[in-house]
Amino acid sequence: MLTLYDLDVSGNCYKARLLLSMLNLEHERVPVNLASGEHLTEKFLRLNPRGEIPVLVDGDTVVWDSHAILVYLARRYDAGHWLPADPLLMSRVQQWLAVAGHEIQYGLAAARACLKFGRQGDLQELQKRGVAALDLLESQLERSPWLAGEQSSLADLACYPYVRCAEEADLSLRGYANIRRWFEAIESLPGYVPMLERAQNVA
Ligand SMILES: N[C@@H](CCC(=O)N[C@@H](CS)C(=O)NCC(=O)O)C(=O)O
Repeated sequence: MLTLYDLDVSGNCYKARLLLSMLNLEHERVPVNLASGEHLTEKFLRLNPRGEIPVLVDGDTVVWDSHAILVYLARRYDAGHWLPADPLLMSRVQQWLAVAGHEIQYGLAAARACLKFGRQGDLQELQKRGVAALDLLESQLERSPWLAGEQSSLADLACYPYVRCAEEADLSLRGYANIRRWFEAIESLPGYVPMLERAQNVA
C-alpha cells in the first residue's frame, strides 16, 4: 500500500498526486498540518529529516522530496514513459526537474507563499525569479510540445503545479501563449486531477 504524506494546497505534494493518479496507483493520503508544526515533530522527522512534505511510503520504503518521489514512482511502477531510459531524454527530464527545484520553487512557489500564506520574503525579487522561470518555459514550449521534447514526461509534472498557480503569485500568464497551450495538453492527459484547495494549512 502506498501512503502519501501531503497537503491539498501544496504544489510539491500535487506533483506526487498527479503521477499517482496518472499511473492509476491506489494510495492513502495523510494530511500533514504545517500550521501546527506537525512536520517538525520527532515522528515526522523520522520519515523526513528535512521536515518537509511530500513523503511517500511504499511498504518499508520511505522516499522524501517531490522529485525523488516522481523518479521512484516512474522507475518502480511505469514502463518507461514518464522517465525515459534514453540517456539524452533522461538528462532533458533532469534539466527541468532542476528548474522546478530552483527557479520555480524559489520564484513562483515562494512568491505565492508570501501572498497566499503570509510567508516572509522579498516579493519583488521572488516575482522576478518567477518571471525568469516563465520565460524559460515559454521559450522551450515554443520549440517543443512538451518540456523534454516530443512526449510528456516527469519534466512537465514537476513544473506544472506552481506555473499553473502563477496568478496566485500575482503574475499574469496573458503573454505566455505556449504555456497556456501546454496547460491544456497536461489537463487532457488520462488520469489528470486538478490541484485540491480544501485545506487551510500553510503550504
Ligand atoms: N524540495 C522539496 C521542497 C518541499 C517543500 O518545500 N515542502 C513544503 C510544502 S510545499 C514544506 O513542507 N514546507 C515546510 C516548511 O515550510 O516548514 C520537494 O520538492 O519536496
